[in-house]
This record gives sequence, structure tokens and C-alpha cells, in this order.
Amino acid sequence: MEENNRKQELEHDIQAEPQAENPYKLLDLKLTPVEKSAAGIPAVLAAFADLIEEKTLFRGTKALFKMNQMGGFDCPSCAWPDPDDERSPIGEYCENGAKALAEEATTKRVTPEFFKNNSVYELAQLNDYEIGKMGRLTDPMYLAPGATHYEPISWEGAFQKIATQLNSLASPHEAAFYTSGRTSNEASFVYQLFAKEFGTNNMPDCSNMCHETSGSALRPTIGIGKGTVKLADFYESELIVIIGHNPGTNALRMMSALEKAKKNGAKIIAINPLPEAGLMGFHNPQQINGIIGKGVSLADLYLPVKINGDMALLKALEMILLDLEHKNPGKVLHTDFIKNKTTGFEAFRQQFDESKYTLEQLGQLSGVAVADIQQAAELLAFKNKIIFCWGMGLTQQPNGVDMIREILNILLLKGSIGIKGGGVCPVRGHSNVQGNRTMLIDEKPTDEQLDRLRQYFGFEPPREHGYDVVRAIKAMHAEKIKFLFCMGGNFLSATPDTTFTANALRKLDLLVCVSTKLNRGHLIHGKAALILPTYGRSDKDIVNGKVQIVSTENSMGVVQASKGVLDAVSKNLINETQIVCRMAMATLGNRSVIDWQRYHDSYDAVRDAIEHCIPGFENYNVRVRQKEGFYLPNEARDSQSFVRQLGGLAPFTQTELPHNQLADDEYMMATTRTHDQFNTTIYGLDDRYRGIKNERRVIFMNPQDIAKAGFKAGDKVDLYNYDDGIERVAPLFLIVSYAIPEKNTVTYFPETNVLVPVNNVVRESNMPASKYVKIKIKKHDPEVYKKVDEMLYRGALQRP
Ligand SMILES: Nc1nc2c(c(=O)[nH]1)N[C@H]1C(S)=C(S)[C@@H](COP(=O)(O)OP(=O)(O)OC[C@H]3O[C@@H](n4cnc5c(=O)[nH]c(N)nc54)[C@H](O)[C@@H]3O)O[C@H]1N2
Ligand SMILES: Nc1nc2c(c(=O)[nH]1)N[C@H]1C(S)=C(S)[C@@H](COP(=O)(O)OP(=O)(O)OC[C@H]3O[C@@H](n4cnc5c(=O)[nH]c(N)nc54)[C@H](O)[C@@H]3O)O[C@H]1N2
Ligand SMILES: [Mo]
Repeated sequence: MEENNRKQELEHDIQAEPQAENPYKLLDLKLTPVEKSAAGIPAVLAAFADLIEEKTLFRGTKALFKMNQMGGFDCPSCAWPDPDDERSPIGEYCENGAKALAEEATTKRVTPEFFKNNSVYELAQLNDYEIGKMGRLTDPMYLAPGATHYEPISWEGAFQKIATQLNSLASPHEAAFYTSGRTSNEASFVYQLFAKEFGTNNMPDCSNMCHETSGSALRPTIGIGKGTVKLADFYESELIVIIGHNPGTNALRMMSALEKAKKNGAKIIAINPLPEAGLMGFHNPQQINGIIGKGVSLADLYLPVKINGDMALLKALEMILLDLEHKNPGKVLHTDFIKNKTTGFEAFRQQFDESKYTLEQLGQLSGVAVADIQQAAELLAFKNKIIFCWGMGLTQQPNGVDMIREILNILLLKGSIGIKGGGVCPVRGHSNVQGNRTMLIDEKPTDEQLDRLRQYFGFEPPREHGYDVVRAIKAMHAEKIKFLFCMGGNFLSATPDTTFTANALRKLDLLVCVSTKLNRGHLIHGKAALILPTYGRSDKDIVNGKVQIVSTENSMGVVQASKGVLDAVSKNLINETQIVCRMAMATLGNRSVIDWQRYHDSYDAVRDAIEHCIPGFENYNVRVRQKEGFYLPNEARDSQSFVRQLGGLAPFTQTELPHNQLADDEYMMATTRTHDQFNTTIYGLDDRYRGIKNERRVIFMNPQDIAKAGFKAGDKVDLYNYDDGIERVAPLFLIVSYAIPEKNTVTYFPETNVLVPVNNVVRESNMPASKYVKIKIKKHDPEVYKKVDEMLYRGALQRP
């Protein structure tokens, strides 16, 4: 029934006036050699090139040397931790941190004049790279119903529009409040507090597309949804497994940790369908000998798993480990740990006794040679200080929750959780995504969390769970949500099924985006829209005449202060915390029991409230000012105490193998990032390590597949998905021949998000499974544009 409705909705969507002219332009693709190691001189040069391009060499360089230094600001790029002790004098930043900074520190400005000269329709014709390069937003802007241009509006006027809209809703659940992962702890806390006092838990956030899967797997097994290692554990580890993650691009500073781990004797296993440069080798750009010397090789063993072949691989590893234990009793499994700290081992082991699987079968399903799996198992067998790191390659798979539970099973067998040098390390994405969750930005808060808020503030928070990202899209489509507030991010481009989502967004009465830079999310709007400009992490955040500190939590649970150093590009910016407090005062007025003015005026007051409502923040205002910040408590890590309801034990989980069936003309597609983008922000048009220059519309294919399908490398193709009986098309891609398993393909998002079906989700975590998309590849048809309605997801609502 639901599926039928959905099909009708989508068919209805696709009918609107098709355009035949070619809206997609290919650039001039150049192929360069695929790199075998990451960083080195090209990385240093690339970092500075971006500062020059953004006309901010002096400003940017000054800021670069303050980034991730004690007393400086937290890099706005990824969530990798800073060293607890010594920091590199050449700079604790990476190429991509520098690019993120250049984006933020740019002196180019998007002013009211700019919006006057450019209609929304005209702006929507630009590509994401061009839109991003326009500069920093300087003033609040309003797009009235039926208007073609955004116009300036006062802050007061903007808050009035929001208040009027929110107060006219039939229920608070007709509003949703999205968060991207850069928002500070302080702003996050007041933001969720406002949503709850207003009356809803509709708080979709970027975690719903990122590490929700990790949380869903970790919490029931180890009692906490976070990782259990500190940076120092890398230096003591004997074996580091990196699965479904690309550190050379996405957590470049992790490479220094891996380098140090290797020097201390650790082995590294990399599991990835692509032989990513950053998994193979590293030239440390923060050390002179790293820049000019040979560099280090990283992976001791590379396993070219098929997309979604990881489950078969993990089960094969367990099978061999159990067998090796049989041959070397007491030497492979950690029997004491299994006996005292876990439950369910016998049942877990039985699945292997029942000879449900054979090694050959598992090897074939995984795409990895049995001999290589054997070698990996031998590396695991006689070590305990083992760290598993993972990223989107696992979390964005339909069975991602199960696969992470399988990783936990291995670590439980080995007694490797909560020990020095061992544990789990989900590598977080956005720089404060972990802090957002700690601050209760969560569509399903627990009763315990809500009780604390009620006790401290004296209002009754809503108890019913709210919408996550995928559910929010569907609710907007069904007109159950009429107001969407986005605290950062780019909801349109980051989410799946772009055409469907664009249609959903257009049904909103009001879309509000708090942003630093212009993005496509401002151009595919509701009936009315507001853009509210704000400070970035590197900007001086001035309240009552003083530069303030805010705080963030990194991937390893360290809370640290961050203090911006750059003068803001406009005098008309206010910080995110003040935006929320003013929205709350305008909307709730006398209805509120919260002293919003106090939080508006003082971050210390916000931190006091956090201290009272969230465990682990005792003495927050003092400890946040300690040079190195402080660790949040983590019982799994600190005392091997796991699930409270199970008396502190960790359960083994039984999982199933996936059934991956592809028709002869079908391929599996994973969508991923280039080295030149931060999610939907496109820094540049290259993907240096993978040998791609000046093009994003490419599809990586296995050479045999290319030949079998009658194509040649360089051919122009269109990509299709047919889930739910609906045709989705992404026109005009170039085939690139690449070392990737047969029947597997890789493309870049956001371009191919149009192919990711909104119903293609990860079981339990409900994340878009954007690394598991079934596609067909057809010769490019010049008429294909008739099938895509540009107005729907690229063009604006109104033509000028
Ligand atoms: N410079 C830069 N840094 C970033 C970001 C950015 O866009 N740019 N984004 C940030 C964010 S929000 C996040 S979440 C992280 C994301 O960082 P990552 O987790 O590294 O995300 P991706 O680059 O999407 O994909 C990771 C890897 O998964 C592999 N993969 C695909 N399918 C499979 C599979 O079935 N099995 C296995 N084993 N591997 C597979 C791909 O080949 C790729 O190497 O990075 C953060 N840091
Ligand atoms: N197909 C596919 N889709 C994916 C993924 C994938 O691998 N494949 N990855 C997913 C992942 S892991 C994530 S995390 C999401 C990311 O989803 P989002 O977090 O929504 O997207 P971003 O591109 O990071 O958001 C960029 C925008 O944030 C704004 N911004 C930047 N800094 C600040 C700030 O300090 N304050 C405010 N208010 N705004 C700021 C700027 O206006 C910028 O344009 O995308 C997801 N989408
Ligand atoms: Mo992410």
C-alpha cells in the first residue's frame, strides 16, 4: 500500500515540464597516474593554492598556524583528535583542513547586492563548485512567496517570520530542526532545548546519514554508541584494521597516527574495494623527512573486498580464528574475557559448528582470495592489541549494523575492547558531529535524558520520537512537515533521491537555513525561505565586546575549547547560539520557562546548564579552559563495563549473510568523496590520488566489465536505478577503467544522489544505504534530458 502511494507520488513528480536542452556540461577530463601513497609535497602545495584562490593567503596562513593548536580553534573539517601532548610546530593541519579553512576564511562575499543581481533561477544553473566559490554570506535574506530574488531582511524581521510560521502550525510536530555536524556544543544544546520546549523531537541530523549505523551497533553490544580508543592507543597497538574508510582524504591527520603506530611495530590491514593511496603509503607533510624522504608504506595486507562483501570476509575470519584456537587451545581466543565479560558465546560459536558456511563460499562472496583471508586471520590470531577503524564503506550498507556487530564479535573473541592498544574506532566525519549527539541532538532521546532536562528547566519535554532524515523527507513530501530549520549543512544535496527530496522541500511553507556559504540547499526552497548568515569556526565570535570560546567533542570523546582568530567578513553576522535564543524569545515569548536572554548573553551560562543536564560535564567552565580539554567518561573503554541491563556484559551477536543478487546488466554502485570536496562543498574538480583531473561526472568500472558490456574507457554513459519500479536517471558520465572488483562501480556524490532511492536504507539505523545502489549503465542518449526535469531539482521554483 505504502509502496503504491509512493510510486504514484514519484510518477506525479516526474511529469512536470521536461527540458530538452543539455543542462549537464562535461569538463575536460584528464587522467593522471593513480597514486600509491598520500600527502607529501603536492599536499603542502595544494593547501596553499587554495588559500591563494580564495584571496586569503595572509589571513588564511595566519589562521592556519592557529588551527588545532592549544589556545587556537578546532579545525572545521574532520573530527580526528589532536595529539594530547606534543603538537607539530609546522602546523597541526592537513591539506584538506587547509582547504576547509580557505573556504571559510575567503574574503569573497555574497552580499544583498549579489542577490539583487542574481535571481534564484540563475544561481541554480551554476554547478556546486561555482556556487561554493561565490563567497561568505553577509546578511540575512528573505525569499517571499512567489518572489524570484532573495531580498535583505533585518534580523528582527527574520525572527518574526519564523515565530509567526511556527506559531501558526497545527502541531509542533509540523516543524523539523536539522543539524549538520559543525555546530558547537553550546549552540547544539540551546538548539535542542528550543525544539523540545517548542514541543517536538523532530531533529534529523547528519548522523542519520553518517554514523547512526555505528551507534545502533555499538550501544547494544558495549553499552555506549562511541568508540573506545584514545589516540595513544594507536601508538601501542599491534594490529590496526581499516575497513570501509579512506583516511588519506577524509581524516588525513589519522595518517600521522598510523605512521607512528607502524614505527612502533603495528601491522595494518586495509579492507576496501579500492586500493586507496592513503591506505598504501604516506609522506608526512608535517615533518621535513616526510616531505622529501621516501615516506612509509602503510598496509601490510590489502584485501580488495567486493562492495558489501565484508560480512562474508568477517565471518571467514571468525571461522579461521575458531579453528586456530582449536589447534592452539587458549592461545587465540581470550577465554577469560569471554567468560567474565561477555554473554552468548556458545550460541555464537554454534553457527560455525553447524557447518553453515565453507571458507571457499565465504571467500567467493567476499571477493577476497582464501589465502589472503588466511593471512589476515593469522595476523589477528596471536595478538590482542587490535584496533578496528571503519567509515562510510560499512555504515552506508543495508546490513551495516550487522557488519559492525560482526567486528565487535571478533574483538570480543580477542578480549580487545577496553585494553591499552585495542578497541573500536568509528572514524567520525564532521568536526563536532559526536558533540551534537552528546548535547542531545537526537530524534530519539531517552527518558533518562529528558527527565534531567525536565528537572533542571521545569518544562515537560515531548516523549514521542521524532523524524530522522529519511522519515523527515517522506513527512515533508506528505505535507506533515511544513517548516524546516537547517542549522548548517546542505539538506537537499546531502540526502538521497534528489528529485523526490527537492519536491518534498518545495512543499514547505518556510525553509530556514543558518549558513556560512551559499549552497544549492538555498536555491531549492519552500514557498518562502530565509538565509541566516553566521560565524564559522575560524571567525572571532564576539559577545559583549569579548572574543568567546566555544567547545566541541572529537572522535575520541575529548571536549576542547575553540577560539576563532579571524575578523568576520561582515558586521551583520550573529552566532548560532544567539540565533537560537532570539528565535526562542520571538516564538515562545511568555510561554517559555527558560531564561533565553541569559543564554543569549553568556556561553558560560549555557555551559552551566549543560553541566547540570548531561553527565560527564562536571566543572565544565573550568575544565574547558584546560589546555588539552578533557575526556568524557566511557565505561566500556575505562573499566570494561558494557551493557548495564546485562550486568555490564557484552553480548555476542548472530548475524546473517546478505543475499546479493545482480542481474546480468546490473552493477553495484558506491557513492563516495573525491579528494577535493567536503561533503557537498566542492573545493576543486580533481581527485588527485585516484588520477582524475578536472571532472566529477565519472564512473569507475572494472576493465573486464567495460569490455563485457561493449564499452570502452572514456565512453559517455547514463546511469539508471529502478528500485520501487521507478526510473531514476543521472545523465552523462564518463567511464574510467579502474582497479575495482567486477560488477562494482564507484561514483561521486552529490551528483549521483539522484540515483539513491529514499527507501534504500540501512536496517535498524534507517540511514540511506548510499554505498549500495543497484544501477544499470547505458550508452549516453542525447535525448536523456527529456527524462529529467531540471526544474525539479536543479532549477528554482519561479522563473524570472
Ligand atoms: N576532505 C574531506 N574530509 C572529510 C569529508 C569530506 O567530504 N572531505 N567528509 C567528512 C565526513 S562527514 C565523513 S562521514 C568522513 C567520511 O570518510 P569515509 O568514511 O572515508 O567516507 P567515503 O570517502 O565516502 O568512503 C570510504 C571508503 O569506503 C569504501 N567502500 C565503499 N564500499 C565499500 C564496501 O562495501 N566495503 C568496504 N570495506 N569499503 C567500501 C570506498 O572505497 C572508500 O574508500 O570524512 C570526513 N572528512
Ligand atoms: N550519496 C551520498 N550521500 C551522502 C554521503 C555519501 O557518502 N554518499 N555522506 C553523508 C554524510 S557522511 C554526511 S555527514 C552528510 C553531510 O551533510 P551536511 O552536513 O548537510 O552537508 P555539508 O556539505 O557538510 O554542509 C555544507 C554547508 O554547511 C554550511 N556550513 C559550513 N560551516 C558552517 C558553520 O560553521 N555553521 C553553519 N551554520 N553552517 C556551516 C555551509 O553553508 C555549507 O554549504 O552527507 C551525506 N550524504
Ligand atoms: Mo559524515
